[in-house]
Amino acid sequence: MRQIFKKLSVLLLISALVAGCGSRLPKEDSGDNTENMTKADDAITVGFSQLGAESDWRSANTDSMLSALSEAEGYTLIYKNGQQKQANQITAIRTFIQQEVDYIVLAPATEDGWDTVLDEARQAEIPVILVDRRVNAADKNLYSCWVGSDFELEGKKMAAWIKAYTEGIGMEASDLHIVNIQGSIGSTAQIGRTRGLANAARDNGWDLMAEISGDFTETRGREVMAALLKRFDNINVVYCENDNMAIGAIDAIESAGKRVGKNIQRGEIMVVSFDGVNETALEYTRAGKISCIAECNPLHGPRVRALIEMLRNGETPEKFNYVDETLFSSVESVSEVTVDGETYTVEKNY
Ligand code: GZL
Repeated sequence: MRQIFKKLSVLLLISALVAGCGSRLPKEDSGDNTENMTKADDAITVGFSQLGAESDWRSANTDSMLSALSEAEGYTLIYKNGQQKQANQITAIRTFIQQEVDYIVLAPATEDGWDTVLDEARQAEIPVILVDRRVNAADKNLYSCWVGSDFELEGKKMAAWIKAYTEGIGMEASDLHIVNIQGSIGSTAQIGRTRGLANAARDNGWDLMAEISGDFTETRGREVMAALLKRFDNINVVYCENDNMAIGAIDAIESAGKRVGKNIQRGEIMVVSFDGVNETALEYTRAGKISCIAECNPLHGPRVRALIEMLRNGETPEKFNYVDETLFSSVESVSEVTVDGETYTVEKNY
């Protein structure tokens, strides 16, 4: 009965979709909580709640999920864009439960507030896989597993790069005047990257003057940087928690008649960033406008598919599955950094 009901509900949903939008997911956030579904008989039905479309990283992550969980790969994917709002994501998960999907994949906007809806999925016996950011669930059995980045390690690697470079040019630690343009407050990426810098600033004696969220968007990055330039006249390092904000910040710095680059002692403002997905940011890094990017790999689609396959085969995946990442920079003087006993090569070709 369950299978017949499921097929019927999926077919009803398909007919509604064909009547409604009927096309593949638009690349950018259409702002209408777009629902998209590709259909095949006897396919594995996956409900995917993506948090938004705020950055190039997010778009690349969504594209990776759509292509990995496609009809050709044997999946029926129901995609929901949460538009940065946890309430939308909770609604999406409840819809997936009603549709009796086989699996739920969640990229949570923030870490808190998921216990109730994840328990509803567990009551419905639908496994939940977390991707990218994490949730602060009291009971870790509320989800099957998670795959993503070690964000605090990303922050530690970036801080190690800043330390290696600035010590290499003979700067005193107390002469580093840093501002942090943070990601969306409460997201795992923001928490980890902020902690990585804050701990390094404390340990090294750097002057960390401000931490303000730019919400991972270019527009807010520009606005926050412009405000910081009005507030401080001695900023010489800008730590941006993603590339889109770094692009906005560089625009604000140059609009204020200042220069970005690694030559801090000649009055340039050094900008560092995270992700390495946005082509403009990579061009800026090759040109030296961004001094270093800590890679944050968005291509989780195949990794999520592999986890689903393990669950289908009755295997138990690792609870937390981390992806390997590096640093990108055109600054010749730093070729590697060491963090917690591990050495990471700084890539010069990217
Ligand atoms: C990181 C991801 C972050 C990216 C941003 O895994 O959660 O969210 O760094 C994105 O670009 O908006």
